[in-house]
Amino acid sequence: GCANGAGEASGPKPLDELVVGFSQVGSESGWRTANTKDIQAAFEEAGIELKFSDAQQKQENQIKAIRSYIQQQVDVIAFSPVVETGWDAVLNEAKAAGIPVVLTDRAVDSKDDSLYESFLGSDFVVEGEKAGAWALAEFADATEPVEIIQLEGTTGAAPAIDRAEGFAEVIAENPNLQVVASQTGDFTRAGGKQVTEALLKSNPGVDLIYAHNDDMGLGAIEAIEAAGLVPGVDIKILTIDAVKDGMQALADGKINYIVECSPLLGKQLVEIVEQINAGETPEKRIITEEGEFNQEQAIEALPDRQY
Ligand code: GZL
Repeated sequence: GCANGAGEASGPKPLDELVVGFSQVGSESGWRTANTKDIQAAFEEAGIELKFSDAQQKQENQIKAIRSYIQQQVDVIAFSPVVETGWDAVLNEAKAAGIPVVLTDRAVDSKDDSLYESFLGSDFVVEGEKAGAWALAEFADATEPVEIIQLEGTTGAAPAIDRAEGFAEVIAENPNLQVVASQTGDFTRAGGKQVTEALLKSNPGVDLIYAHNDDMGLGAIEAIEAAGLVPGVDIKILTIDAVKDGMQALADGKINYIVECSPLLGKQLVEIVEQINAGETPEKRIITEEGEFNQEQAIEALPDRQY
């Protein structure tokens, strides 16, 4: 249907006439798969048409998808920006076409926040701070340096930038905790495994691996076991997401702690789209609820885990 943007006089459309274009980062992790499934299910449930594209973690593919949605004159565009920078041009094109944009999951660094109606997703700095708080407690009695390897998410992505920032801020409280190496594993299992294999060789005394997501932590487990060491014991592992495979590794003692990052954004995204359609103003920033898990909490939570 025609854009139901700011420029249009037309009132709310019936939901079954709404068309939403969604540009997804890719399918790099268990989190991403769960996020896609949840969003598609929520729109199915609401009876709102969702056009969906997977960018294989490439920004140019997301920009192409957004341009295509503008051409198709969808009513709302939603996307999870793979990296923070480089969006102003295409977001200004959407604005000029009168098509409202919703950010989900990750942030953009645009100074002009008129370029999007709402940003729905976690506070990644808080996630990093929660991870740091666990590390502080876990190694509180250390009398000598605690060597930490950090497996970073996709370079330039908001979760990678913010999770590193929050973690560094908190562990600064104990100078014994030292990040001796930090490298991107691009949020994938394969990336986590490759980087850990390399960094174990150059940092044989590592005590803790802090991975920005479960998938890279699961890759690290493979590398640690291939090196003849025991993950969770010889080298502790701390991750973020709490997807099923990560929670299983936590229950098995191969990961020591997980900070949750909820991928279940679908229902809230539908609510934002319905508000925009009704001519209401959604909240500019909606932060998702999420917890954190130790081993016994993971064992307890696993049976009911949706993702
Ligand atoms: C976080 C999301 C991150 C997950 C990763 O909201 O952007 O991207 O932590 C995913 O698993 O790849």
